Amino acid sequence: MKLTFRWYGENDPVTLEKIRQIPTMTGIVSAVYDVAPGGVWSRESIARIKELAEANDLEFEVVESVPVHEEIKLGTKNAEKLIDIYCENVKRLGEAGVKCICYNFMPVFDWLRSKLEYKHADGCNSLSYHEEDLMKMDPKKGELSLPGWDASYTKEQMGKLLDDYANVDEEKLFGNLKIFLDAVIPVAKAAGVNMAIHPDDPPWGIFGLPRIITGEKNLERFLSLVDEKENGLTFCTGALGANPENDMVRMAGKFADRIHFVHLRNVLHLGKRDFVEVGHPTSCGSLDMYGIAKALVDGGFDGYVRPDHGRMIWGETNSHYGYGLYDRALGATYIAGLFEAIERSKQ
Ligand code: DNO
Repeated sequence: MKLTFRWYGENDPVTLEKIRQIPTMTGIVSAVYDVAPGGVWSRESIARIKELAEANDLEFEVVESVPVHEEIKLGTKNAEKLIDIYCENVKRLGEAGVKCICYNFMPVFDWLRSKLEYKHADGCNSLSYHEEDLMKMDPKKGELSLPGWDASYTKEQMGKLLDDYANVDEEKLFGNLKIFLDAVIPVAKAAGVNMAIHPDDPPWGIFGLPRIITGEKNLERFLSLVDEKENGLTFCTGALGANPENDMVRMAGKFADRIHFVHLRNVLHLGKRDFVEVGHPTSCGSLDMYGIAKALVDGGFDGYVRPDHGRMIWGETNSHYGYGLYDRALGATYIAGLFEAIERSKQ
């Protein structure tokens, strides 16, 4: 297991100098942030991230994300050209020593929360999701701006995009994903890169849009679309684990050999479709973090792990919600301890 930490580039207040001081940290997870989805990443920009990381004794082997253009998900006539550009980025990243690319196939929205600062009894705050609040939002009416999106849209663009998806159901989306994978996976294989799809977060349809990377059955189907090691998963425990019906320990074990990247974080279920983000350890939330990590190790997982969204503690603020330093650093040392204990008990 290699412990990694997300870094949002040179404007990130969580600097590389700070990240390198977290015990057992091996590398960063980053991306070229100034190119819109569908653009080519310059070799210089990629090399710059690597240089800055290495100057701080950190590796740059994981990219999150190379975003997939909406027209690829929609399967428009431009899709083929955009997939070629995607392949070019995969090739360039492989040349620069990147070993794993995280991406997602969620229509329009990336991860979604209804509250950015849910107040906890101990005075900290975190992201949370309440289905009832979401039902009250209409993305066609307001210019919603929620955390984590790679693109932001005007009201008009959003309306058009949602209309374009009217004819895309789960089957069509799976079909468009297969077209994408058929082209990208051979390129990734040649470039020495593992592709790792991120599950949909939350793992159910929102605003009438289809979502397909949601649970055990669909993950199995996804992996069989192209049955190659390079067609793998980002096992995001907070995303998949938001659905109480997902048996996370079982899935971790079952898919361990196709999991290349793990986002290890806990959530507390407040209801069927309501949850709040909490500290990483098992006793803080609803997920069995030890059970998940053990199932991964027992199943032969040997990839990258990073702590995921942290709470805002000790007065920290950060415009990247969930991506402050303190709680993620606590999460990192918890993860390091979990894996050390599990791996040593097997020796
Ligand atoms: C949220 C992240 C996601 C993830 C993308 C991958 O914190 O885990 O935004 O980066 O879905 O493409």
